[in-house]
Amino acid sequence: MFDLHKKEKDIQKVEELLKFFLFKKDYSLGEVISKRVSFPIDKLDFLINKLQKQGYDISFNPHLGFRLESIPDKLDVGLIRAGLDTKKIGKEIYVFDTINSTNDAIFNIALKGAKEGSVVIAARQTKGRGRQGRTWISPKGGIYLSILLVPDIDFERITIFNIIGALAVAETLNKFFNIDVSIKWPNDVYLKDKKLCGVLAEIKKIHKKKDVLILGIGININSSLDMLPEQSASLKVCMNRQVNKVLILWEVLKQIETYYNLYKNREFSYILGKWKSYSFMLGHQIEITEGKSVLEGYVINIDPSNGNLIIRLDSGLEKVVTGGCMKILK
Ligand code: BT5
Repeated sequence: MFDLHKKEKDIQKVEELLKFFLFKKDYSLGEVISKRVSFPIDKLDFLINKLQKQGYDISFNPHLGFRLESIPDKLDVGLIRAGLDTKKIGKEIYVFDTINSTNDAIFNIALKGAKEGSVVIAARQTKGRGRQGRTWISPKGGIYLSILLVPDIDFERITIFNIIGALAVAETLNKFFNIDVSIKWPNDVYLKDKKLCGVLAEIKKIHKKKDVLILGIGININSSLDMLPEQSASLKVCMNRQVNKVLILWEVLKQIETYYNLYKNREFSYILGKWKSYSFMLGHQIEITEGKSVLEGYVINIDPSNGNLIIRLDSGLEKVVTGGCMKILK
């Protein structure tokens, strides 16, 4: 008879072994691995073969044992879970190959009672959304994710979450690659003068419960430029090589957790200070369009308590800008 229980146990052991390899990062002897994952040493090959078949490159040295050399570039829930180094973000993960919008999907999951920190990830979106009804083009090769948060928040301070999302991506890229990353207020990450990533923070009502905040992030990782709008950047094109999406995803989620904790501890000045280090806008003349209103002025600061932009108009008056589309004039 087909033993479902054994199959599930094997999957669990493979995930434990993967987790061990991911955090060990160096060679380990068979005896050590066998003890750590509680699996008989004479059957260890069975688990290692399973990983190898899934695209994991595991090397063997007769003196030192086994080492994980590389992981597949695959948005696989087991892999994502095994290597995630966070306390709350991503404790529940839902991965889809194709979905309409991860922001919509996580809202539906939240309605069913998903916990704070739950994450929806997709390899492709058919109805990816930007702000104010704009579209986020979401072909294969990118990462599209949404995180469910339940902060003390009102609409006044939603911009700070756009900034947190953009910062998490900028910090990740800065850590892994030596590239020219910048943030355009409030929600775009740029490589040079091209848009690589967009963030969509939305506050949603859940019946009789506290409002939730959905933080959606789209990043062009291994995307082909011919699938994207003009003025888009792709990390693969910039680096001239394929980049592993899972490595980026782990770090982005870790960074979100860090910045979310800073937000909860009211470390707004620190967050905004970090934003300033990636921003190329301070002192520049900009044009902000929101609906039919168009404003021109010089960026003088950002309000640390809510992330809003403070600009000086030609008249000398200072004006707070809460949203809109921005163009840098000079
Ligand atoms: C944004 O809006 O930049 C927010 C994008 C958020 C996307 C994520 S993906 C996961 C989650 N699920 C969703 O459904 N959405 C979120 P906005 O600032 O309004 O910019 C939209 C504009 O960016 C578009 O009008 C295009 O000009 C441009 N754009 C669209 N797709 C792009 C892409 N893949 N790369 C670069 N630019 C793009």
